[in-house]
Amino acid sequence: ELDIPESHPRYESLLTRHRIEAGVEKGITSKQGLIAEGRGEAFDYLLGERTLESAETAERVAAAHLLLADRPVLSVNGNVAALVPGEIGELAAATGAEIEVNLFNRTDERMAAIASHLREHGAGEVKGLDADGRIPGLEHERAKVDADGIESADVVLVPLEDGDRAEALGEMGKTEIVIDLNPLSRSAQVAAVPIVDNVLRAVPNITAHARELDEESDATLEAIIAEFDPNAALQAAEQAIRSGDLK
Ligand code: PTJ
Repeated sequence: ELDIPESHPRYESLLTRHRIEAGVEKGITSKQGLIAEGRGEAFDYLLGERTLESAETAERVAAAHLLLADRPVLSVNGNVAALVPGEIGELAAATGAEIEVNLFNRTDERMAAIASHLREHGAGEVKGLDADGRIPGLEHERAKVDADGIESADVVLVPLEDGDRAEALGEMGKTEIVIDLNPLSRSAQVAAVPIVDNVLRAVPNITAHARELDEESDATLEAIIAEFDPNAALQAAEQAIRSGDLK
């Protein structure tokens, strides 16, 4: 899809930009999504554009949560749809989670475009279009969710979420798994499981862990979750940035 050799040192970053640009052209990604991407890239650069060991652990814990959940939901916005449309479908299939489109800048056109984009990439049912549920404490458009989706979910994966909504979902008593390259972002700080990694790497990693943990007992999954310390994960990421050791 991109005319650059995979050996190019900035291949992944160029591929990401290309996908986000194409997302904007297709009416999937918002213009603000371009800004969010730039911010994410800066953090990814400082993290050495790799999955930290602490992030790998968090990805395994996220898989355990999704497998144990009664009603897990993967929330998808315009950036996630552009970057990992097929990988989200695979994660849903590996964990039995629902997929719901949930936008910061919600328009009917983008909702529909994202839902069909996900289905073109192999997703089954895509929720979010009914909008018959609400997240309390948020203004109208951003509060809209499906009653049988995010509103009644027990575990929600929210990649690249904004801080307000991450906080409001936490207040609803949901277990939140947040993927965000900025360890200081409010969403990462309020998450039960903060994953400081690029969605491009994080989503397939969670899927791989879910497949590996699929046959494990509830007790084993619960033990994996109990050992996890979200603050230690955030500190490890911040430390990696501060150390300036890019490789
Ligand atoms: O599609 P919509 O309307 O729902 O809008 C989505 C965006 C992302 C535009 C909206 O939620 C937004 O404005 O988000 P923020 O407040 O810019 O936050 C985005 C966060 O995601 C920042 O902390 C970035 O560092 C981080 N981020 C950006 N790209 C990636 C990322 N984290 C992981 N992987 C990425 N590829």
